[in-house]
Amino acid sequence: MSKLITSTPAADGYAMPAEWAPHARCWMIWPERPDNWRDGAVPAQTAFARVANTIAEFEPVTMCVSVAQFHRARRLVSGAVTLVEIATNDAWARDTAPTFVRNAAGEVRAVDWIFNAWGGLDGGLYRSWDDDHALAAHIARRAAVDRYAADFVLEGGAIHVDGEGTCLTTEECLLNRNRNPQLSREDIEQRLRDYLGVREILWLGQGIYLDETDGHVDNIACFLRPGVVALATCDRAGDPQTAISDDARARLGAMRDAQGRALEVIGLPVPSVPVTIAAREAAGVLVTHGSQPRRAGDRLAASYVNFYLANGGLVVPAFGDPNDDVARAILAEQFPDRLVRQIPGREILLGGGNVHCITQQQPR
Ligand code: KQY
Repeated sequence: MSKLITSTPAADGYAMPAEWAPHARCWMIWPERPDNWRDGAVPAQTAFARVANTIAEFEPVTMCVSVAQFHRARRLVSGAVTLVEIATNDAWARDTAPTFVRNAAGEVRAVDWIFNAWGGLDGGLYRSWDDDHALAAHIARRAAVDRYAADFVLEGGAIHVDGEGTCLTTEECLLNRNRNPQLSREDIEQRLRDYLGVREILWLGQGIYLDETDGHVDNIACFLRPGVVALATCDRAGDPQTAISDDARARLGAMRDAQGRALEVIGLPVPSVPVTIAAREAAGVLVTHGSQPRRAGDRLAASYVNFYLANGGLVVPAFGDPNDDVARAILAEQFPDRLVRQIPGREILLGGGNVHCITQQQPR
């Protein structure tokens, strides 16, 4: 049972908890579209199963899967992962599952954003996206939580919150003309306050260089705890990522969060060498009308900030780069009470995101 509620979370005393707050479960979606995932999505399925099975060591995981893929998914994910049959267009639960909000009594509701595949007909990554747009309502019903339908385009990967009134986002994404061209920056800030229950909106400029989501914040920066932000850093002279990360650091250095705190910034270096698509990887992706081209040599938006916090754990991607160890060590130091698990992230990256993008926490 899931009712549609016409007020807003803030008006009803609900807010989005920080990702480190306890989870009831993690939602994921099984990948299968051959025009985004190479070789019929088989390598991606192995990678997603690895993420699901790792998270399931820490908290319940529910995987949405099409009827056609049900038996295959069942073979690859552990018995601890629950499978539910739901049609989707692709596999980005961060963006197409609901964002969950909670009140002081611990009651949970869902926020169902408008989804337009990261830009609709103006740079969107596939068409159609009807099943993905409908997914949040399906999940709210499965989770038996009431649902707010937000009146603007947003993806969950475009926001991070600290659970204490602060939201972190990027201008590149939220002010992009392909999301909500009818809304001003102030209109968008008000909607974030209304639907996330935050007070202060912190704006970074751009996301990771060439991120096809138009710069989702969850690939470049996230809160590690209140007052502390992890930022993807780059020290290669002349690399566009260096200027983007330096600008983000300067902005963060001048900001105060909703509690009036200055922010401490922890750098997480991007891979030491840009990650690019190999010829055999590009060749394995079906070309269809409206799908995102995958060309050999194209640079991918690889970042260790794209990790997921599970109950008592942290799942971070590896790219086969020396900075894998650096990132893991930094995160282990920042989260001494969590087990840090590093899993291969390349196949997920080839589809346009990483561990955080394919997961969505439902708070306890
Ligand atoms: O990173 C994300 N949050 C989503 C990436 C979507 C890529 C679609 N090809």
